[in-house]
Amino acid sequence: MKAPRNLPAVLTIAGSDSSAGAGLQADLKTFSALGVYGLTTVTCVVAEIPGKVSQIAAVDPENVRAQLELLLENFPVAAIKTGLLFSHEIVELVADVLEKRARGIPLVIDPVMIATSGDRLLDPAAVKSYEERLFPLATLVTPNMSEAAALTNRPVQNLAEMRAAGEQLQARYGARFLVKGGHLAGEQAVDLLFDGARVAEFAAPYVAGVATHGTGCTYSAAIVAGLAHGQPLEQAIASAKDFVSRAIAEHFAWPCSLGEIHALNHGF
Ligand code: PXL
Repeated sequence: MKAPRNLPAVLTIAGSDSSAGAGLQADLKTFSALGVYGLTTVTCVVAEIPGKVSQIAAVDPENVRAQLELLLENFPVAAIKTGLLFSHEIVELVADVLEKRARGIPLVIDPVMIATSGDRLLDPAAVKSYEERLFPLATLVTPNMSEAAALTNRPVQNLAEMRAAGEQLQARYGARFLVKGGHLAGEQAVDLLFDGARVAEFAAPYVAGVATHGTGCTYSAAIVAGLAHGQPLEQAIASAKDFVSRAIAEHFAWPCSLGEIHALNHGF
C-alpha cells in the first residue's frame, strides 16, 4: 500500500536538548510515532544530559520570528505546542506572531520553567509574559506541580493543593489547565484537568527509578498529535498519558561513567 501523501502538520516552538530525550527532539519523535508531521521553531540550544544542564544559548529572536512566520504562512498547521521559550523577548514575539497568524489553531502551552534536574531554564522575567500574552491564547496549559506552584505563589505538593491551584489558574486565565502530578511519587501518577465546569482525572501507574527527563515535553507533544487527528481534548489527553507511560516503562538504559544513563523510548 502506498504511504499517504500528507499527514496532519503540527508545530513545536521549543528548545533543542542535546541528549534528545526532551525538548524539540522529544516532540519530533512523538509526532512521528503518532502519525503527524512535525515542524519546528527552535528557540534555544541546551547542552545537557538527563540530570545536568551545562549551557544554554538563545537563538536570535529575529531568527525565531522568521522560522515561525515562514512555517505558518506555508503549512496548513493543524495544532501547535510551545515548550521552552527561554526569554521574555522570545515569549513576547511568539505571542505576537500567534495572535496575528494562528488564531483558531489549537494551542498547547507547556510552561517549561525548570528542568527535572532542578536547573532553571526560563528567564524569570518571562513568566509575566506567559500570563498576560500566551495563556489567553491557549487551548490547554500543562504545568507540572512546581510550575503550578510558581504560577500561583503557593505550595503544590499534593492532590488537594493541585486542585486549589488548578481552579485558581483556570478561573484567572480562562484557559483549560492540566496540572500534572507525576512528581507526587505515589502508586499512581495523577493529572487533573480543569475546564471551568468540572475536574477530570487521568491516572497511570507510577514507574519508579527511571529518569523522567522529557516526560512533560512528550506528554504535551502527544496531546497536540491527538488534537491534530481531531480527537476531543479529554481523549487526546488520555491517549497521550498512555503514550508517556509506555515511553517511561520501556525506557532505554546505557552504562555510563555515573552508572547508568536513561532515555525515554518514543518508538516502542
Ligand atoms: O523537560 C523540560 C525541557 C524542555 N525543553 C528543553 C529541555 C528540557 C529539559 O531539560 O532541555 C530544551
